[in-house]
Amino acid sequence: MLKTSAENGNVFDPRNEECGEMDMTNEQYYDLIRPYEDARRLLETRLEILNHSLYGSRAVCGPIHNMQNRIKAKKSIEDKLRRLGQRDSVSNARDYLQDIAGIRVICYFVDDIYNVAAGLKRQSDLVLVKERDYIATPKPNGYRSYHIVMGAPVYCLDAMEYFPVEVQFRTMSMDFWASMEHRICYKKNPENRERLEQEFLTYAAVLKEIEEKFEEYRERRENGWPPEEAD
Ligand code: 0O2
Repeated sequence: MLKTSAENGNVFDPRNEECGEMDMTNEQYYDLIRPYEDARRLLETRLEILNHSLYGSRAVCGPIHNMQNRIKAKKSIEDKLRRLGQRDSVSNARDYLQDIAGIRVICYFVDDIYNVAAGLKRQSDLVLVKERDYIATPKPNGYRSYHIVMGAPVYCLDAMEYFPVEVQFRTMSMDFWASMEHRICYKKNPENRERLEQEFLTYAAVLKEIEEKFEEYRERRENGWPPEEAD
């Protein structure tokens, strides 16, 4: 497992002069995110390859419907570090944040999610840093998604370092729910919060039911998965 300095117990204390951390300039931000972009591109390529190879060449369709990616904006990095009680310095961003680079993978079916994630986890040059299965255990508000943080190797001239990339796997219905909830409730304080929370829980249950209905229309597995043994 990769260990951050936070996990090693080096918590920043604003009163501690010895920390000597500097706030982040724009230039430092762009230098900070460069290797995260490299790591994100590497993982996205691996995901694309899994999409067209995982179910074999005769498969009707790959497991992935679409992918989105983002690099955390400077302000979001600063806000998150402050929420964590840390100064917004480059070294703190590297030590405390594992979601500077993010990829969201939208799959057709729930087992597509687990198949693609397993394919990624099997790749021996990647390191699994963190795993959260909110499909097996949804959050109390109804949020469902499967999150992994993978460490991807980024090579410079004579050195290699792992950079974390957060990959969120969702089905289309999970993504629909989460996007609306993110817009309306998540980390916000809307009027009628309690009523909205109840309504979103109901929507989560309805969408899960629809998702399960769609499973019935799935092509039979013999159409490409698991791939046939070669003669
Ligand atoms: P944003 O605005 O999407 O970037 P942490 O990553 O440290 O904040 P944790 O618990 O380690 O928190 O990570 P977790 O639970 O895996 O959640 C990380 C991300 O998942 C969030 O990023 C959201 O994108 C998404 N997420 C988690 N819970 C919810 C939820 O209840 N509703 C919605 N809509 N999205 C959720 P950020 O940085 O919090 O937010």
